[in-house]
Amino acid sequence: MKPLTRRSLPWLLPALLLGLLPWRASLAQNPLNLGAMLRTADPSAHVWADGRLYLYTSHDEECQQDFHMKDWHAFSSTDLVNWTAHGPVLAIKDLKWADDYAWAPDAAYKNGKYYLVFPAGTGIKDREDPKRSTKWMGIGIAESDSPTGPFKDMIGGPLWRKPYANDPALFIDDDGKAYLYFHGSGADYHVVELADDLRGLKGGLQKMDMGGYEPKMEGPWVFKRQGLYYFTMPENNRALSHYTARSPKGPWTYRGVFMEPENGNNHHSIVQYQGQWLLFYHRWLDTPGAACAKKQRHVAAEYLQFNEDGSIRKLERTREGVADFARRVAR
Ligand code: FUB
Repeated sequence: MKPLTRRSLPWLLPALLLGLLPWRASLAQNPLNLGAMLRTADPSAHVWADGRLYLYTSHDEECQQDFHMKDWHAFSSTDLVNWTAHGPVLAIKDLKWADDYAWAPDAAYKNGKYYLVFPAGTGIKDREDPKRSTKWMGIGIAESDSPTGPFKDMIGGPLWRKPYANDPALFIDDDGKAYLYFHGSGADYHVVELADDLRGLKGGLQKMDMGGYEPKMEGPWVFKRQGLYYFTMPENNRALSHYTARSPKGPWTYRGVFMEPENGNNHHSIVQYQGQWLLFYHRWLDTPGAACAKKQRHVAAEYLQFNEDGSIRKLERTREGVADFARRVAR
């Protein structure tokens, strides 16, 4: 090896940086590697009894316009870096009552079965003349013996037809009761209990007390931590914010935004895995290799922290995401 001289110094720093590049790249984990040519959005994260973390996502068509989406996918991992793709677990073509709009799903485990609760619909949205829009969406429910599907539509129709509804979040409490939250036309901030077999509703849709703050929303997510319930959602479809309550039906107290908006809508889920609280969400990013120049959606993840008073600490989007998860949990 040649000794270092004054003349070699200008080369030293770039060479060192180049040497560090592979290491740097291995630390960059956002967006998650769910498949180079697969555009995923609306991640719903769950940890099942096999010890793996599962993501149920919607699937954008390449360079999509107006979210005409055709199927739902599942992925699983134990280190959040290496993901197994389980392929589409349900598709619009499997439904008798909808032919479009395979939007944000959620999943649950109950009665020894896995459930996929999903929005789907039909018709078109006329942006220039909304009165001519025929678009309708409802929420369906499907079951499987396996977390990776295939899931089968259980009731051959939506759980209800009116009001228009999508973005379901199905929360099963410790006592086994199932609560469904959603985005609905004139029915945001509503909850409905599902029957024990999840094939229908138990009672009607109930408006929740949100403490007087009810911005436009979609994509709710509910979870429980240390006896406190969290209702989280993209406020104005963009900024992730949260409320807390002592019951799954509220009354809720607004606790603020924990992730600011970026380039477009956001949709998220929150789960605890191997002692770490995690946020899964999607980003609109320039996409190398895409068939168009526009930004496309990709699923990403971050660690989530709580303040002493139970509120969620504000977080930034990072390039590293949860790349060090395996090392972190091994400590
Ligand atoms: O993916 C289609 C729709 O965009 C979702 O249902 C919304 O939450 C938004 O992410």
